[in-house]
Amino acid sequence: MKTEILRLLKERDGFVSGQELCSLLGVSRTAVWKAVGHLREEGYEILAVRNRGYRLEDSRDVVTEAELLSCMEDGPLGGLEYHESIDSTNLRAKKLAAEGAPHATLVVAGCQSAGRGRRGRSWISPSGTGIFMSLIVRPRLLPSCASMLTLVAALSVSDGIKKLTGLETAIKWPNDLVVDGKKVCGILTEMSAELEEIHYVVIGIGINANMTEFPAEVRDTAESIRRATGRPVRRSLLIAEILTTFWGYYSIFMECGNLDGLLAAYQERMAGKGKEVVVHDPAGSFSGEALGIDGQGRLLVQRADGKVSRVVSGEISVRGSCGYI
Ligand code: BT5
Repeated sequence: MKTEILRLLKERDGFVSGQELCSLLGVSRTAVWKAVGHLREEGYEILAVRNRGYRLEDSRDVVTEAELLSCMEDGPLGGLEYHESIDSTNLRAKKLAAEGAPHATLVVAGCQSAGRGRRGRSWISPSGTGIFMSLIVRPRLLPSCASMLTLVAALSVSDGIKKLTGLETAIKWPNDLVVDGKKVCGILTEMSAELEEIHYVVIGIGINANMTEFPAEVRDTAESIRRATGRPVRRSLLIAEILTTFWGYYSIFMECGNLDGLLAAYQERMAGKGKEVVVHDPAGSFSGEALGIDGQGRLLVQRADGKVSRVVSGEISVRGSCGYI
């Protein structure tokens, strides 16, 4: 009921009478009053005026289950879990997926005590300012296609940020979004599969939304949307925007099982295109010019001899020859 009240208060740019809420929701005045009390405890400022009703004041950057549900648009939602604090939303999503959670289940957290990056690295996940979420998908694809979902997600986050805040981010293949060469988002995609069948994929997305400062270890390489735009962003709205965008791209991707339909959009946002990169491959490092990606999500790198290598994400890391990008 909290969600419905929140939705009604948001829709109406003014007062909604207690009586109207009661009849719309088919509940008693006491029930409405209690639910409003819970919303206030979660951080919403709700004005109550005798004979006029309730009005939602410009609310702070609250993220709760009710808030998220009230922002979500029509896209699929297999389930939603919100945790104020958790070790890692990816770990939680993997557990839920292993227990049978449906396609399109979303796990969101206010902070993470053991946020994870790739290959055992960690993701700094302070309370109340970042976005930490993991989405479970169950695509009918070969396991070899799953890594492309990281690219679909990167494109969706980049577009979602642009739509909501106007901020342009560039995609650093395969899993980072950057602003002025600094990282604002990282994506960690994990999978459970058999040789020919995906059980589930968990797409974990970490976004530096409203941080005003960073710990020393990433101070020179991290950026937040707030710092880049000078304005805080409503995290719940951004999450909803990203999901809506994601489901649009996901269906294009699933139609052909590759990135052909998204290539133009992806290349447009790609960082470091046409620049010299160094590919750190365990089998031997090499450098060349980054040309873009192909429909399988591989990075095309043209070497000095003119040959084009197709780099698969995974054990390989790519760095600009002079710096991170
Ligand atoms: C990533 O790994 O960029 C993937 C990060 C995914 C985080 C999300 S949050 C929700 C979900 N649940 C999880 O537990 N994880 C996912 P990688 O490319 O390995 O980059 C990790 C490196 O980025 C670290 O070694 C740091 O150098 C840097 N880093 C860590 N936290 C950062 C932050 N908040 N902002 C910018 N850079 C950061």
